[in-house]
Amino acid sequence: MEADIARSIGEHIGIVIIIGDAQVGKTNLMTRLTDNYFNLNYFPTSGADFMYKEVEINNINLSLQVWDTGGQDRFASIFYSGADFFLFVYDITNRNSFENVHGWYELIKINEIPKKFEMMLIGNKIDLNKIREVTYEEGMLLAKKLGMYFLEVSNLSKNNIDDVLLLLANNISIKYSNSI
Ligand SMILES: Nc1nc2c(ncn2[C@@H]2O[C@H](COP(=O)(O)OP(=O)(O)OP(=O)(O)O)[C@@H](O)[C@H]2O)c(=O)[nH]1
Ligand SMILES: [Mg+2]
Repeated sequence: MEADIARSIGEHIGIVIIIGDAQVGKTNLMTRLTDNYFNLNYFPTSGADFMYKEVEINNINLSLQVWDTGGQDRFASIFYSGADFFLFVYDITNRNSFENVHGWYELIKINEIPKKFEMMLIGNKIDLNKIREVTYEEGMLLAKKLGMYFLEVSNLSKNNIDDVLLLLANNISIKYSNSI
């Protein structure tokens, strides 16, 4: 994934990469963040694709280029260079997807990307709170341990989706204002 090439087409592009296990809701997170779209049917993603979201924040017009990756392509040789933000997604109703966050985190480390990016841990599907397998506190603790921001969201009910967008946009725009 040569995400950094796209940076040359615009001044203020923020590259956001969504990773995590299959079926945790990465594709729907991308479409919710960029297009406010949600699909209840499951279509597995293969490879990687992106969508744009334009935001105006802190007097900067920022294009967020949000990349979605296939959860089944785990450990495929994907290059993540140029990323500003990694979103690590798990499903709060699937303990395994939470435990696998470590593996995804290792993958980023193995790729030895120069450290100029931020990370956020996202526990998705809080509309299914009744069948939750991972507590809020566990998510919070893991995020702290790995040096990530943390939010629980629902693509379906849109809970906290705006907060994800705001955090991303704010954080990346500050990076640009500091580099002027
Ligand atoms: N209830 C509920 N279902 C969700 C939510 N987000 C995604 N889903 C559903 O979960 C399934 C998987 O969502 P996707 O977005 O396709 O998951 P993915 O992580 O992209 O999966 P891969 O492409 O295989 O890696 C779909 O049926 C979605 O409709 C959510 O917040 N709540
Ligand atoms: Mg997908």
